[in-house]
This record gives sequence, C-alpha cells and structure tokens, in this order.
Amino acid sequence: MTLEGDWFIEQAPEADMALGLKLRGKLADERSPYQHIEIYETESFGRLMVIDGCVMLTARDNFVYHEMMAHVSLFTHPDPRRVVIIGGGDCGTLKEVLKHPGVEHVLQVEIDEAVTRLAAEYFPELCESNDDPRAEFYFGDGIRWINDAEPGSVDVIIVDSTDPVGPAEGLFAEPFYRACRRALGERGIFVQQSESPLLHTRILKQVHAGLRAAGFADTAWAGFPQATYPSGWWSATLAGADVKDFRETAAAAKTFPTRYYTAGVHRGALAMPAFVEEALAN
Ligand code: AG3
Repeated sequence: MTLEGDWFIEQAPEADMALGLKLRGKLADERSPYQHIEIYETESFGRLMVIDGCVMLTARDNFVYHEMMAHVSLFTHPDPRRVVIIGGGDCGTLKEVLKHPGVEHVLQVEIDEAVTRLAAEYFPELCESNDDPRAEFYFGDGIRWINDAEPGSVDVIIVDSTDPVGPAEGLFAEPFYRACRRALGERGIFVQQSESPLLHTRILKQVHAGLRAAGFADTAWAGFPQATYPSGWWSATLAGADVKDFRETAAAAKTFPTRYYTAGVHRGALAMPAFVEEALAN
C-alpha cells in the first residue's frame, strides 16, 4: 500500500512500527539550543507539534494526556496548593492544573523557551490560562531547580517530558527522583509520563524501581489511550506515601469541565494489566 500526499511519520524502531498523520502543510520549523521543533497542520488531527521527530501533541487528542497528568496526581494529593511542572512547555498540563480552585501556585520549569513561545503562537487554546496570576514560568534546568528546592516546599511534582533520551534522560534517573522526594516531603505526590506499556515495559519497570529506591513508599500506574503516541497506549507513574487511593468523592463532584478525566476513569486507570503487574513484580 502507498500513502498519497504528505505524511508525518514517527517511527518506533524498537517495535518496527510507525504512526502517520496526513499533513496539509508545515507552519514552523525551529532548531533551539536543545532540540528540533516542528509545527504542522494535519488533515484531521488539527495542529501537530513534533520534537526531534517525536509527536508531542495534536490539537485533537492532547486532552487525554494532559487531563490524566494533571487530575490524577492532583486528586491523589489531599490538598494540593503548590505545584511544579517539570517540562510541559506547551502549557497543556498547566492549563489543567489551574482548573483546580485550591491550587495557589504553579511553577512551570521548562528548559526550552522555544517550546512555550511556539505553543503560544500555534496552540493558543493550551495557553489560554497562562495569564492566571497563580502561574509562574521559569526557563531553565528542571533537575537543577529540584536540587535547589526547599525540602517539603512542593505538594505535587508533574514531570511532563519528552522520551528518556537527550535533554530528558536525567529526569528518569534515581538522583532526580531522590531530589523530588526531598522537595515533596512526606505528603507530596510525584507523577511522570512513563511511555508506552507495550513498547517500553523496561522503562516503566525502571521508573517504578527508581522511585522506590529513591524512598517513595508507594508507586502506581495510570494507563490511558493516546492515539498519536507510538502504540496508541501510554502511561503515567505515580509515587508518594499512598497513591492507590484518591479523593474520589471530590473528583466525582469536581467543579470544572474535562473531556476525558472522570472519577471512574481515574479508578479504572489504576487497574494494572497482568503483563504490567508481572513486569513490575520481577
Ligand atoms: N510529552 C511527550 C511524551 C512523549 C511522546 N513520545 C513519543 N511521541 N515518542 C510532552 C508533550 C505533552 N505536553
């Protein structure tokens, strides 16, 4: 079979598969000091952001990922007020976090200002809450920021990064997890995007093991579909004192709209497929 017209193809060489989106045209192409960022207009998924050849988000399906990264962690913490997002430069996670009325301050620590600048231009719908007085932007190294953070000064850390290669590699390592544990104190909740359960089972295993080794008493997974990431299936990993329970009643009575997240979706996302359970046990 051949594909007609121009397509963006993300190859997943680790699984000999690829994901394609039919394009209408290219809107931006920028090489920052950290990475290669491209923005396209697709035929059916709206705008597409690509970093170093990998799909970061499309206008059509990013709500699933961003809602799961933000609301699963925030409804796990008993009273989240101070939130730090590491990465997340497109501001999609930030927008979801700011929907929580109890949140007092959200700091987004993104290494690459180009991502946020291009998101503001091409994905204004993700950046619509950027002027919220509770939001603060810092462009710099997330690892250094966490290392310097006051112990116990953060309620929730959300790591919304690229894959564990290049600039994001250190965000999937035990020294970083240890520093997060310190910044969070006893009650804090950590969540990290942790790749495809099907294609990257080994990474998922390393993330859970690394977090436990760094002193987090409990870890959990939250699985969700993500149509435009390799395999169409993605995961977040939670860590804290007890992350298998959440404020279910509050989630069911939430005062803001979501398109994917519900209390029931949250409960279901915590259920672990047998092969993931087995991988994490060994
Ligand atoms: N999150 C990107 C997740 C990694 C996607 N990986 C891939 N396509 N190979 C950052 C963007 C959403 N805020």
